[in-house]
Amino acid sequence: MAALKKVLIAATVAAIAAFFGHGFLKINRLSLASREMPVKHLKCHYLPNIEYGAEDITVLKDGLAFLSTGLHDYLDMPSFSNEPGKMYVLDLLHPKPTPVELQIKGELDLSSFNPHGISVYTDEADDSIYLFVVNHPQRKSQVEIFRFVWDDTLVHLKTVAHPLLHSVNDIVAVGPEHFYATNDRYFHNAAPQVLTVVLSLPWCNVVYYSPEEVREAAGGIQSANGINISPDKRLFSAHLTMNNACVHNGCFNLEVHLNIQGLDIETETPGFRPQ
Ligand SMILES: [Ca+2]
Repeated sequence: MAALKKVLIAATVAAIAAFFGHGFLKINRLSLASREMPVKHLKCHYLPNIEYGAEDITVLKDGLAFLSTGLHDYLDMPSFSNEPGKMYVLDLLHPKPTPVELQIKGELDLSSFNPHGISVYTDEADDSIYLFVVNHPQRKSQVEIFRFVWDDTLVHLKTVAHPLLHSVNDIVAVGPEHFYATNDRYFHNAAPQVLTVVLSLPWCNVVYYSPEEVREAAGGIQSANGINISPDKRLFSAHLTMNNACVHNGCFNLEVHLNIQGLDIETETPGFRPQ
């Protein structure tokens, strides 16, 4: 009997060790932690003022780029600073592009501003430019909609919060109050969230928001990250833990376009057409 007990204990310990070993190897593979990093000698230009990294960048047709910086207290990942985040604008066509901090006007609480994914929408009726910013005050998820006033001001128009928008990573705007958003995790606590990664549970999704309708646009995703729309209105989302990109009617690999962060997708590959 004692021998059987020892065998059961040994088998249990071995099973637990195998589970955690499998989990470690899987996370190591998914994060590409062991990959070879090719050295590319590019002509880089240092941008002053961006001290805590740019989380996302979106560019207008005329070369004007918006940047979100200072994401912190997010997903239990280390932060460079706990200071409020900032938004910058950058003229990419200038001989020496220099980021200029955007002045935010309106009711928004700037002391808890924590910007993440961003997207821009130009209303062709009057050329108004709307900037959409994922914001995580107190670890919540909400979307701020601003109107850009030339040349360094954002006027806060609206805060969008909804139960379906519970862990928003990135958004792509398709109207003045309309957007698609990715949820990058199912659980907010780190331990069960790591378990969903190890077990490959596809519990994340893409959500469509408009004042009239909020719905899941795509599901069955392990961790939805960057999202973008092509000029011919095809929608793409990048999936961090699957190392690929997905569309609503199926998945396909886009390895050449994605990295570990999967922040932005620039491609002409056919994708999902929003309904
Ligand atoms: Ca974005």
